[in-house]
Amino acid sequence: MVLGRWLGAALLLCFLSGLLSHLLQEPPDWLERYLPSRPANGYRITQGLHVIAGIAAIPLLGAKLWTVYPKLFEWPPVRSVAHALERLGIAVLVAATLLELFTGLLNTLQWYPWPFPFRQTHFWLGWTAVGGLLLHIAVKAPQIGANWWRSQAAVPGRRAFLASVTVATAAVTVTTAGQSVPWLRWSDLLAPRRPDIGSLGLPVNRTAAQAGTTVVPADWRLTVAGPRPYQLSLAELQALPQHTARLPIACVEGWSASAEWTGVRIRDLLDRAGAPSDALVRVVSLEAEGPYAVTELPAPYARDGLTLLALMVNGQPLNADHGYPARLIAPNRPGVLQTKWVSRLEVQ
Ligand SMILES: Nc1nc2c(c(=O)[nH]1)N[C@H]1C(S)=C(S)[C@@H](COP(=O)(O)O)O[C@H]1N2
Ligand SMILES: [Mo]
Repeated sequence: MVLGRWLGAALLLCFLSGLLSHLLQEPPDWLERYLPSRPANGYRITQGLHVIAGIAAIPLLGAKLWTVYPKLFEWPPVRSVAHALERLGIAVLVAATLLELFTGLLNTLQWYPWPFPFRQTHFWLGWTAVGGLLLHIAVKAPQIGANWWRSQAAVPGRRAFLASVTVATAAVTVTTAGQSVPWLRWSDLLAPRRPDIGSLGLPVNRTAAQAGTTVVPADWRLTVAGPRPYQLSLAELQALPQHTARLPIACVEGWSASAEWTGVRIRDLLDRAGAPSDALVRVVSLEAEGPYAVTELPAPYARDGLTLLALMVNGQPLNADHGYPARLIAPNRPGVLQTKWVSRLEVQ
C-alpha cells in the first residue's frame, strides 16, 4: 500500500541522515582525522532533513497503524512458527519506531523527561527500528512486488483517507520545516524555535545564566597550550588579523540559522603555538560543567580557513549569551560543538 512506501522512505531517510549526524558529533577515534569540514552547510542540511523526515513520519506511521491494527486481533493469534516470528518482528518494529519518533520529537522540544541518555538510546533504537523494517520488507517482498504496479481495489473511503493523511503530513512538515529551511520561514508556526528571533539575530540554546558564565573574569585571557604556549587578552586578539565567515549554527534539535562571524582563524592561533598540522585540539569553555564545556576539534576543522575563534557576530561584539568573550565557529559542525565562552585551546 502506498502509505507503507512513503513511511519506509521517510524512515530510511531519517536513519541515514541521523547516522551522518551521529558520526559528525561523536566520531570513533579512527574516523576523527578524516571528518570533512566541507561542505560548510553539510550538517545543517543533513540534520534539517533528519528532523523534517522524522516529523513527517509521525502522521504516516499513525495512518499505517490505523489501517493494520485490526490484524492485532486476528484469530488464531499464531498459525505457525514462521507466523509467530513474523508477528514478533512486527511488534519489535512498531515498538522501536514509536519510541524512536517519540524521543526524537521530545528532543526537538528540548524536553528530556526520562532517566536514560537520549543520544545513545536514540541511536540504538534507530538501528533496531531499521533492522526490523528491513526484515519486514524482506518477509513481505513477494506481496510488495506483486502490488507495486497494480492499482488498488476500490475500497470505499480509501481516497478520502489517503487525502487526509497527505494533508496532515504536508501540514506538520510545512509548519515546522521553516526552523531549518530559510524560504519556509513564513510558515514556521509550530516549530519550537524561530531561527531569526534572538539577540543579535540568532536564537540561544543555553544562556550564559544557565551555564553560569555571566561574569567573565576581568583578567580573562585566551590560553593556547601547545609546544610554544602563550596567552592573549581580548584586546590582543582583536589586534590580530580578523577574518569573516558566513556559517550556520545548526542545532541537533532541529533549528539552524546562518550568521556572519568575525574573529581570528584557529589555524593562525595554532601555528603561533607551534602545533603540528595534524593535531587534534581540545576546546575548553569557562563553563564549569555541562556536557559541552569541553569539545574536540579534529585537524580538518582546525586547519580549515573558515574555522574561527569568533569575537563578533553579525557585525557586533558577542554578547554573554552568544559566548562573550570568544566562541568557536566551524563549518559542517554540529551546533552543540560550537563551543561558547572559550578560555583554552589545548593542542593534543
Ligand atoms: N560552552 C558551551 N557552548 C555551547 C553550548 C553549551 O551548552 N556550552 N551549547 C551549544 C549548542 S547546543 C548550540 S545549538 C550552540 C548555540 O549557539 P547560540 O546560543 O550562540 O545560538 O552553542 C553551543 N555551544
Ligand atoms: Mo544545540
